[in-house]
Formats: sequence, structure tokens, C-alpha cells
Amino acid sequence: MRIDSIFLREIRLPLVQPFETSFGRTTERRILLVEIRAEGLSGWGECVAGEHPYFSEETVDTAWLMAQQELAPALAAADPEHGGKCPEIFRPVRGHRMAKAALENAVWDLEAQMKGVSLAELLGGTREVIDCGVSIGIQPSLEKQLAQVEREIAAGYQRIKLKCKPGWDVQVFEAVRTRWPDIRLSCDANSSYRLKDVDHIASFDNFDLLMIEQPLWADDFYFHSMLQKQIATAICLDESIRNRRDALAAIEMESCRIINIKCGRVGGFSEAIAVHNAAQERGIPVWCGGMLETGIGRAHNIALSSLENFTLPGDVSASKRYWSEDIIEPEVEVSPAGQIQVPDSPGRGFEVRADLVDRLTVRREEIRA
Ligand code: OSB
Ligand code: MG
Repeated sequence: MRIDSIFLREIRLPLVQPFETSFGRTTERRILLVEIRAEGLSGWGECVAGEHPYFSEETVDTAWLMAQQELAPALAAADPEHGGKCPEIFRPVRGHRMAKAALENAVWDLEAQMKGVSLAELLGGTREVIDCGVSIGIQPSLEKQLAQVEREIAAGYQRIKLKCKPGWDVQVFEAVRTRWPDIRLSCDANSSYRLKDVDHIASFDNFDLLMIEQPLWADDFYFHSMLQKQIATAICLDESIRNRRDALAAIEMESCRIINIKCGRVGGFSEAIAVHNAAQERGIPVWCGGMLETGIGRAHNIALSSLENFTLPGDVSASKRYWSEDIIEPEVEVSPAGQIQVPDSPGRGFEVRADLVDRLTVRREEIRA
């Protein structure tokens, strides 16, 4: 493809309600969007890096710097024919996977449009609908937590994930389980426990959780494997899995029985597919995580979730849970059965509202080929 320009934009968008995890509270997102213009078409990508380096080392500012100074110029000079070529183009830059993913995914988006196929089809997806769960942030009170769970169950979501941390765990699981004995329930600790908490974590086994996501250190496999031996509930790794080799190591060491795949965390669609395939070959189910994305990242997550081994409901949910007005059209909607339709039109299947993006933009830069 002959790339004309790569546009970087930072938009600001307030969340409809604050989202709290063990590492902090987010009320407004600062989001780096990538637009690649080539041959009369536009491919879009969204960087999932947050404002602070809490979930990962990357932030919206480091991603901006890397995209502007290293990655976008390299991409514009390389004119790749296929999104799958991006990892090679970006290889000289170590790390910065969220910045790389934003650019790589825009290339896949563009390629799908050029070939006249849906992004899902280009990625090798086979599902026409995907199953959806929700991630519910830490709430100011147990009462508010239960009200949130009630609302999401009523909306049809197939799995409820509760964010937890020391001091906000078993009493919450107990209350939710007592009221809803049969729902699919999981929790996500975002690395807030230590191995000395093993007896406490083992008590989570009482609540029939589908999984415990990332209980220990973000860079660890070994201690997770020690923990997994001592608890019945399946561990799911999120932060620890940065690429296919990490997935292989974690599976081999039995550090987890389930893997959460996020495009941004692994550096783009190519590596996400590689993690998916490695897990599938070894009988490990995967699901698609979320990072409070706008509709662009959400559209990409829907396409990725259409791959065969995404057998568990993901954290990909309706636009309106996050934004009063999303930047795509139509917005992402979830059926009463808790499913999202995978678009079959060319590309990402959701139009970007360029006028709205312009109004939300606080910084902009064009990198010309
Ligand atoms: O660990 O999965 C996570 C949000 C921000 C950072 C990390 C995580 C999350 C979520 C939200 O759980 C998922 C979503 O609804 O987008
Ligand atoms: Mg997580």
C-alpha cells in the first residue's frame, strides 16, 4: 500500500462513570488515535496506553513519542502490503507494544478495506456473534457494587468480572454469590496480591469463580505456577503475557489455565493471533480483554474475538457503558442475550465520526511518507 500520511491525534473523553481498579481510578481518558491514509482510504488504530504507567510501563505520552519519532516514520517508509509485516518493521524498537499495536492495527484495518473483506475475516475469524461479559470496577460501597452487578445481569451480559484487591474481595464475592448463585463470575486483582496471601486467595475457591485474573506480579510466571498448585480456581494471566513465548512459558509452567488476550498488551493483531494459536494448540481457552477503549479499539476487539479459540465471554461490551457519545457509528450494541454481532462489511465495520474526533482533539501531528 502506498501510504500518504499517518495522523496522530490525542483526544480526551470523559467516562460516563469512574472506573476503579487496584491501581487507581480513571474518570477521563486521554487516548492516542492513529489514522493512516493510503490510496484514498483511511485505516484507524487506537492506543490503549493509559495516562499513568500503572497497568503497564507505557503511557499515552510515551506512546505518542515513540509513534511520532520511531514507529510512524518507519511504517510510512516501508509501505507494507500486509498488517502482518508490521512486527518486522517495528522490531528495532524494543518494547512499546501499545504504541506498535495502534499502528499495526490501523494497517490491518486499511488492508481489509482494500481487499473488500471484513477485518474479522482478514484476521481469520469464524464467529458471526461474540459472547460478552463485563468488568465492573471497585465501587465506593457494597450496596453500589450489587446495584452494578444487577444492572449488567439485566442487560444480558454472560459473565460478571469483579475488580478486587486486598480488603475488597471475599466479602464482595460472598454478597454477589449469595444473591446470584448461578451466574458466571470471575475476579481481576491486577497484581495486588503476594504469595504470602496464598491461604486468603485459596478461600476464593468457595465462590465458584470461573477464574482469578492476574493475582500476582505483572512480570511473573513462576510464583503464579506455585499459587496455581495450591488453589482450585483457574488462574487467568493478563499483564504477564506480552507475546507468544510468554504464553508458551506460562502454559508449560502451569502458571495459568486461561489467557486474556489484549492486542495492545502484545503489540498488535499479529502477536494476538500467535498467542491465540499457541493457546488453542495446547487446549487453553482465551478471551478478549478490554482497556476502556473507544469504538475504534472496541471494533478491533470484536473482530479479534471472532477467532475460534475465543471460547469464553470477553470484556468487550457496549459503547454506552463507557461513553455518552462514542466516536463510531453505529455504536457497539449488545443484544439481550449478551452478544455482539460481528460486522461483515469491509474493514472494521463501524464508521469513524471524523467531525466528533476533530472536536475532541487536543493535539495532532501528521507524519508524511
Ligand atoms: O485488567 O482487564 C484489566 C481496564 C483498564 C486496565 C486494565 C483492565 C481493565 C478492565 C476493563 O478490566 C475492561 C473494559 O471494560 O474495557
Ligand atoms: Mg485484567
